[in-house]
Amino acid sequence: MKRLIIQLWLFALVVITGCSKDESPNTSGEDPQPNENPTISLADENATEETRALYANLWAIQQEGTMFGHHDDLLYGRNWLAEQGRSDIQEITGDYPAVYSVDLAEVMDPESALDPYELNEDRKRTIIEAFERGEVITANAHLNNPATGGDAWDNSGDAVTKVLQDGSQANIKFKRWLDNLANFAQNLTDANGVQIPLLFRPFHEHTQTWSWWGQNSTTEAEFVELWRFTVDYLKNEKEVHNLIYAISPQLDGIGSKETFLFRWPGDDYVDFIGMDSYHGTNTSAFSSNLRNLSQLSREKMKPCGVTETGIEGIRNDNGEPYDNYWTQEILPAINDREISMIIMWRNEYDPEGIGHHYYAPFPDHSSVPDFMEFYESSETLFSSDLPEMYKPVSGIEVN
Ligand code: BMA
Repeated sequence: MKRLIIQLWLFALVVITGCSKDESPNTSGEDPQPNENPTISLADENATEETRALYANLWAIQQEGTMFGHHDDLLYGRNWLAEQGRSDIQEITGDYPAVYSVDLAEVMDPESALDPYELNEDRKRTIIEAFERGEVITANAHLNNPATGGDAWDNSGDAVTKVLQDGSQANIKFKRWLDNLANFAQNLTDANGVQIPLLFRPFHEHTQTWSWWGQNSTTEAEFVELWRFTVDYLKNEKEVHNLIYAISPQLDGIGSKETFLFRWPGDDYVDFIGMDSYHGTNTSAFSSNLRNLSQLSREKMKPCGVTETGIEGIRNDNGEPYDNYWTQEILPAINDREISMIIMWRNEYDPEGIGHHYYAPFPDHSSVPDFMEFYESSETLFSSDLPEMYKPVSGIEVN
């Protein structure tokens, strides 16, 4: 919001001093300025009206601030599991996150058991709830290895090579998973029958080696083909038109703008440039990467965001609680940057408090006072701060 106010002041100044647009130094072939009327393009030329509107809003909101998101926020929290309306963030602030992140691996492959609980019905319910409150939904997928039957972290068996062999067992299995996703997305509707748009983030952290789609398990050409095959199959064969496609390389240490383009599937196949960042307390790397990310976003005219981040247990390097993490580590890095969202990783359901697998605060956590300051900052956007994300933005055309 702060930036919008500054822009309005600058605009008022221009009007008062009688400087016409033609005299403005920004119209002489420099980078397009944020307040010019841009045209942005989706990979899916037949995307639904609400999907296009969401895309325009993801672009526009970068000027306003950064939406706060939390993975699995509406599905479970530190002390509760699948209870309608609950959210660790809401129980602290009275407001829900602006972005709800979910994992659709079990929807795509119901035989895989990532969770110890059956949560697919609750995934659907919570996505609808989030949409009805006007929040943004993003989905990644820790899909099992389609060649070996191992989990997403099983990077053996040349899975991508096999998926790309038309008619192979892995190919048939992978297409079945995409069919399940298509069926889920097409039937994901609100009370008025409107299909809910999803920011789909497949094959995340492909810069890393842990997954079967990771950098040691595929070639660049194979990764690009896998990505394109997935997009083409969903939009052309299955006629799914409520997906926005997000790529999300992982950058923990300092990178360059080019790092984001690692195994880039092509401008026509990527809508949103994400970044997963487990940089711990390396704030300067985080901050520098965000500067590069927002510059790349402007160059490519594609919205961007931090699709996963956080420190497990919100602790310092010495293991002590890091209670001002929110205002010290996160806020300065997003301040005045054009980054649409920042998503914290999940708070594992752990009612006995045995482990530390949580990345966002929950009631009575020692970082709550600092988180409230972060919440109240004009830079951060939560559910109640959002404009109508599924209504077109005047002046922004989506192709
Ligand atoms: C990891 C951990 C795991 C989880 C997986 C997929 O980072 O949170 O516990 O199973 O992501 O959500």
